[in-house]
Amino acid sequence: MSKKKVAVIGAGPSGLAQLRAFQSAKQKGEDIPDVVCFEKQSDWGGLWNYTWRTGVDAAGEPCHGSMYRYLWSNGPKEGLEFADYTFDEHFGREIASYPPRAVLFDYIEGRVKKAGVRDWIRFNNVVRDVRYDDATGKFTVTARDTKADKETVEDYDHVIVATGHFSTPNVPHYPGFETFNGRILHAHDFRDAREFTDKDILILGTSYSAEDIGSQCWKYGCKSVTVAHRTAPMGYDWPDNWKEVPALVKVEGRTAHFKDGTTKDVDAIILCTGYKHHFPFLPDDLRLKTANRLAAADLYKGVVWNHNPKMFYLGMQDQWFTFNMFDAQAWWVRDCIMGKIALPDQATMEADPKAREAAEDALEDDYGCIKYQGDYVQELIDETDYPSFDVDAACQAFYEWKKHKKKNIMEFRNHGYTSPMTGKKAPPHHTPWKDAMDDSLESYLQT
Ligand code: FAD
Ligand code: NA7
Repeated sequence: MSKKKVAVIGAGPSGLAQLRAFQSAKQKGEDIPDVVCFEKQSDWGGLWNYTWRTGVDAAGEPCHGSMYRYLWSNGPKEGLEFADYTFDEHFGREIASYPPRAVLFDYIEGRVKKAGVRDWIRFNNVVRDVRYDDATGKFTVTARDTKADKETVEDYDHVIVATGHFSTPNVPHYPGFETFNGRILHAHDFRDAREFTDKDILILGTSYSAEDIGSQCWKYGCKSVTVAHRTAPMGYDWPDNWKEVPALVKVEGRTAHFKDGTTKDVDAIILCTGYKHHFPFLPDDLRLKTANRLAAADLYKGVVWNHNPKMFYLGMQDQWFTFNMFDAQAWWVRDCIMGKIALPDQATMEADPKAREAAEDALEDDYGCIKYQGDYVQELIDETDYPSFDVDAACQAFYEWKKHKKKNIMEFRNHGYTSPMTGKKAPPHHTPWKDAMDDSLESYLQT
């Protein structure tokens, strides 16, 4: 019998988790399928692979990158640590809890370099189309090698979509945007806070991008930050030149008008208004349509596409847990493809995401959401050979992080937490976050 063929789309943390999952089975002597990973960028790491570009990439494709300079992890590393490759193992010692992007990129890369899976990836290959043929029971994957300027059309038994969902911006329009006398940009196109030094900025949105981009601009010397909320303010104890105001109504010239009748003259408007799940390469019968929430629609166990269970999605949930949740999903998907996990009947599969949605809707606060996603990670790892780890300890790091943010939003990154993998407590960073202007790996690892 010929080997199964599996296509993984995307070599970000989710796609790389899938490669590592298959490689770890191979290492244990198991007969794994042929795995091909398509990655449209020239390197791996997904969003963690920083690009200065905005708009389109070098190949004319939509630029995937949404990360910016000076980005430090917005949650404790203890919540995302790989169970099969600890920070200790990678860096040879414990490091502080909120690594900058370059440090996390190095960590992500360290594991897959060790696994030796780079040649499973076709870089500069953008997947343009995926179709399922009922007659053959196979998926036809069409990709373009943007470097060789050549198309490939190949059949696969399974497709795993790991293209992320924080790359295609959700860009609302407000009256007066077309005549605003300043710059309007979405968080996806934000690259360097120094652009806004001495400027008055208006931010729309109240989630992670709003909080972190505002904090970056504050750290690098903007004149003022005004954050307009559609639903509720973030409510942190912000610095003096930071104000939370009700929703934006319109803009006239440089003047922003808010719902309570107040106004503010601003130089730039940064839309931290979230992202869209966007799969331009998928037809309707394979295309996930879901809100950014913890229980993604139509996915059994959060990963199996209920309308065609030979297809899988990784990392499509909103995220408290990231890297180790992608691992839990990838190990589970691997075992499903390799026949170690059997799928239940269709009715049970369809009931599963609905039950997860109802359970999510009943949650009362962020602490409940963290525990809910921790339980999901635990559920998946209990069903595979992914190294078991203390998920409650990871939840604990998130709970402490929440408290530290509430206490002082500009100082939470100065704290250290206990690793759920090694049980060791991270040392504090050598420089308080607000004074640490150099975000390089070399600077971070100095003791
Ligand atoms: P991505 O990282 O988005 O990777 C998807 C990959 O798919 C990319 O390499 C892309 O090029 C490729 N791809 C897309 N379309 C195609 C195609 N058609 N063909 C071929 N390849 C394709 N998480 C944390 O844990 N801590 C943080 O501090 C943190 N900060 C964040 C800050 C920002 C600004 C953003 C946007 C996200 C942040 N995240 C953070 C969450 C982030 O989503 C995850 O850490 C992680 O990157 C998700 O991995 P992924 O592989 O699912 O998706
Ligand atoms: P999120 O977490 O999806 O949040 C989107 C925010 O945008 C949220 O506060 C929304 O407010 C707000 N929003 C959405 N549409 C509008 C309009 N039309 N007007 C005003 N405000 C709006 O996205 P983020 O970018 O913050 O975070 C995504 C990831 O990037 C995350 O994993 C981080 O780690 C980094 P609402 O509460 O719905 O009123």
